[in-house]
Amino acid sequence: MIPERTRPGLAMAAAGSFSHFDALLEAVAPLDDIPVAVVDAAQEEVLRGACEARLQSIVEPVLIGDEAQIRAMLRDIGMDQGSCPNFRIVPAENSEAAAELAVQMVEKGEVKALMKGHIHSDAFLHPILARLRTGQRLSHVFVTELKSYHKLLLITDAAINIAPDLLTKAAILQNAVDLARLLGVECPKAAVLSAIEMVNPAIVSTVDAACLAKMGDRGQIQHALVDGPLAFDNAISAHSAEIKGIRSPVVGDVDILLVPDLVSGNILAKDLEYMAGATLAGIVLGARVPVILTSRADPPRARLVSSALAALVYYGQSKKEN
Ligand code: COD
Repeated sequence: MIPERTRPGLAMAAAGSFSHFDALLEAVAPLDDIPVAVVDAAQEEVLRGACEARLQSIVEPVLIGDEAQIRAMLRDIGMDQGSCPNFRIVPAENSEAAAELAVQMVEKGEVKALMKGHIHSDAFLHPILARLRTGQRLSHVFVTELKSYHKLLLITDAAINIAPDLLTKAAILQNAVDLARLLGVECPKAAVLSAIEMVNPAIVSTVDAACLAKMGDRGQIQHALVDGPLAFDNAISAHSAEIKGIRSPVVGDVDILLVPDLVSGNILAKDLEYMAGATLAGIVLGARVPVILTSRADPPRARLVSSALAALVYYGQSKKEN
C-alpha cells in the first residue's frame, strides 16, 4: 500500500483541488515500475497508453501481439525512439495466443499485472478465469472522476459479472471496498442501487440491496458503510434524499455505487463518460494479479490512470502477503 501521507484520497481532501487522478499518478510515481503484459497490443491508442504509463514511471509494458504491426505503429506514432524506445515485444499469432502467453508470464512471475489491448473482453478473460483465480470473486471496478462530484466515484460491476446473485454482489462490493481503502478512504460509503428506494419483491435488486445493507451492519461486508436500496438520484444527492425523507449515512457522499447488473452499470458508466465528461479508469480485482480492463475505445489517459490503479493494487497485495 502506498504511504498514508501520499494516498490520493487523503491528499485530495487536504488540497481541495479537482484532479484526484493526478494525485493518484503522483502517489504511485515513486514506486518501482511494475512489469505489465499488454495483451494484443497492436492498436495505436493501446500503445500510446502503455507508452504514457511507462514515461510516467508507473509500468514497464511488455507488448504481446503481431510484432511487425506493433513496430510499425510505434514508428507511426513516434514512440520507437526518444524517451520511449526498446519496448520488449513478444510475438503472438492472434489474440487468443497473446492472452495465453500473458497468463504464462504471470505464472512464471515475469509480469505483475495484465492489460487488455485490442482483444475482446471475453477472450481476454477466459484464460485468466481458468488459470489465475485465487478463490476470490473476480470483479471489475470503474473509478470515475467527474467535475460535478467532489470525490472519486467507484462503480461496480459494469464489466465482468453479468447478472450477479446476492452473494456474488457481496463479493463484488467487498472487492470495491478494498480498492477504495487502498485509495485512502478508510471506511467507504457504498450505495446499493436500484430504481427505487423501497423494497419491492417484484424488483429483485431492491431485495438484494436491503440484504446487503444488513450484511454491512452485521460485518459480513467489512470496513464500509452500506445502504440500499437507493435510486441513483437519492444516492448521489443529499437534497434529493431529503425531499424523499430518506435518512441514510451514505447519501450525498457516496464512494461506491454497487449496480444491479452488468448492463445497467455499463450504461451508467458510459453515460457519465460521454454525457458528463467523466474520465473512467478500470481495474479487475480478485485474480492473482491486477488486470487493467479498459474498453477498446478508451483514450490514453484512461489507460494511464488504470495502470496507476494496477500499481496501487499490486503494492497493496504485496504488503498483505508479506
Ligand atoms: N470470478 C470467479 N470465478 C468465476 C467468475 C468470476 N467473476 N465468473 C465465472 N467464474 C467461474 C465459475 O464459477 C466457473 O467455475 C467457471 O469460472 C466458468 O464459469 P462460467 O461458465 O460462468 O464463465 P464463462 O467463462 O462462461 O464467463 C465468464 C466471463 C467473465 C467471460 C463472462 O461472465 C462474461 O462474458 N462477462 C462479460 C465480459 C464482457 O464482455 N465484458 C464487456 C463489458 S465492457
